Amino acid sequence: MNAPIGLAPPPRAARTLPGLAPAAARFRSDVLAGLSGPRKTLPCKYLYDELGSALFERICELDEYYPTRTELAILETHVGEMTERLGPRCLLVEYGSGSSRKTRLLLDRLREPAAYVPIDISREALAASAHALASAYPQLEVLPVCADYTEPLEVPRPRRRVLRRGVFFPGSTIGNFTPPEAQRFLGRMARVAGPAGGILLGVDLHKERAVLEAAYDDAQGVTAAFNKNLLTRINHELGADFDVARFRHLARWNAGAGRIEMHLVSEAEQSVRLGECRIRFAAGETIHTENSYKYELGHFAALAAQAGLAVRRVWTDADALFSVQFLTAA
Ligand code: AVJ
Repeated sequence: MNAPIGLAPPPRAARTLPGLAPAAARFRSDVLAGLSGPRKTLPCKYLYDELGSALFERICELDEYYPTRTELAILETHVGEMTERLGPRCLLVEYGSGSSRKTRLLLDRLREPAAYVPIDISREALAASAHALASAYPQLEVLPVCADYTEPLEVPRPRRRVLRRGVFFPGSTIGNFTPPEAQRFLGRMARVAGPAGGILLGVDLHKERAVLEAAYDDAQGVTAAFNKNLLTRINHELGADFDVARFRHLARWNAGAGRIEMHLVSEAEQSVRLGECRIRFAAGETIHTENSYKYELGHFAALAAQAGLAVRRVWTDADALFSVQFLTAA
């Protein structure tokens, strides 16, 4: 069943990728819908085109952006216990495959993993990480799925026998959902994991406003470029004429809602053409581009319970900046 030593398995990515691409028409209608209302918003999932994904990788290296290095340290310290809980012959499903560094930590320790299923909306990121992992782990079957993971999806069937599914969702991307959305999404992950499966989740925690706002508005302006790239992308892909220089990046801790918000603030009264449409901005009006919720452990556990899940283990760093949590069916 295994590929002979020294022979990589066939490039499955090439077979699995086409057909599952999210439609470009959807991008247009989401953007129009978001910019038509009285409170302008854009879905944060569209921040990740090729340049956006590269800028996000740079964000992860910033001094101010504590989540990536903190989560990595937690994973490195506790990976033995994590993979023990996932158990042998685990089918590892990863939401938002992004960079594969965290995945490798798990794959290096999992016993006889049945297969690896990365799911990502970005074809480029998905293809790159699938190929990199397939060549780093020649014995491992890699079955990439190009999809918007907020929609229902079918997990491909691997060749090997699966004892249990493990869902890996690092990075605290769960924070991009509102709590009710997060609850629904936890329920969906629970169904993918199944009654015997487990979920390994990165969850960012409450902390001082100054630390949070610096993490989302770094001195080098990388996060600002990441946020503004959304307008550049809309210009390129939807033929709009945003004057990106007339929008300013804003990151603000909303204490009442327990979230960091990213906005693009129109610095002047202006109007933008988007295909047939004209979108007017007052001076100071904002486009809300992202929420990043931060949780208290008790609040998150309650949310998980409402999704039929129980938090079995929480690992954190010494400063309790970030957590990695293991959940199974309640
Ligand atoms: C990838 C969603 C976890 O919310 O911290 C980083 C995205 N936005 N800087 C986050 C992000 C601005 C990031 N997630």
